[in-house]
Amino acid sequence: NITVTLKIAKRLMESNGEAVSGQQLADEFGISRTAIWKHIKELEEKGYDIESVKRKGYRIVTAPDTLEPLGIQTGLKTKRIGQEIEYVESCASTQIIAHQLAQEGAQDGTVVLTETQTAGRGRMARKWDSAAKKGVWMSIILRPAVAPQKAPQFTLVTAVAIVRAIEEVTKLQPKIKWPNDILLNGKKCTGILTELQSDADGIQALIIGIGLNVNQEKEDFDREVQDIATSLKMASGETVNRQKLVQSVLFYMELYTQMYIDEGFGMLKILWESYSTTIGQPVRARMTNQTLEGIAEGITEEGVLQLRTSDGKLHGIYSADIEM
Ligand code: BT5
Repeated sequence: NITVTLKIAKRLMESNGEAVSGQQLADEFGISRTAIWKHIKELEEKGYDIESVKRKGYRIVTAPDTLEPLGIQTGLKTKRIGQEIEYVESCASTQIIAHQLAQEGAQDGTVVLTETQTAGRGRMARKWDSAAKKGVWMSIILRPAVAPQKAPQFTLVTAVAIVRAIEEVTKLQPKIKWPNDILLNGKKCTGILTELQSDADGIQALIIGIGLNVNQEKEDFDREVQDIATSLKMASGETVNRQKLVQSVLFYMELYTQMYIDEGFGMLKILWESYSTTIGQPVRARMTNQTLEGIAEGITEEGVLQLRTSDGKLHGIYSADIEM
């Protein structure tokens, strides 16, 4: 029975490297030592490296780096975000699943995780390349009591949370390109897609999609994006533990979204600007019906980009693709 197997894994992971005897596990789970042994074999088949120490018992040496709830929730330091996790090994898009769950009443902070997407999407129905087991493909459901116009700010708050998490787990120093890209060495390592369910009463749910390239090599990307995309591994030269990264992203998401809800955008705007590559630069902003060139002077309290064109006019830009 799979849930008992995973409970045993959780028990062993929480013993902080101490061996736990077969007899003790047998007593705690109310099953025989032979049954415990079978569960241990099961875990080894799932990729756990388990040492069995003579007369002392079992110890987990390494756990597989999957995005299954067990691995994510063991050691997770949040109170809301990630308490509920929906995990599927493969899906069309975690956004689709999250929209469905939100409609069925999923609680604030519910997270959807997958190893690969067959129809991962970006803004305006663009394709998001989601290589199997190499990245973090995740959607977070939030139910903040704020007006629908505030939704775009959550993209900026999310970007800050992701930068902080990448800084914590690696030695990299990512930059934010307004509105929804995170860059390393000028190439995109993360995209954010904020979608909204709202009605006359306001926001029912925010669905924040995060696509984070972690352990891809160049050839793991589709040809169309090989020259513009990068991964944490490509930028740092090291394989990154995806479980730790997700835990850190969820931690900073909880911290900063709460800060935003309690205190507004002020402090977060300062943090965001400190990470931005866009501000102070000459840029070209492509929108659906026009393109503007000028200097990106800053963002407003609402997260709107302020672009000054050569005629001296200041334009407020809500959504665009930025070329620099
Ligand atoms: C985004 O859109 O950057 C938002 C991406 C959000 C993806 C996540 S994954 C989990 C969740 N489930 C989903 O289905 N989506 C979310 P946008 O700014 O429109 O950028 C899309 C463009 O980025 C594409 O047109 C490509 O040029 C490029 N691209 C595609 N896949 C990429 C990748 N893996 N890494 C870097 N760039 C990529």
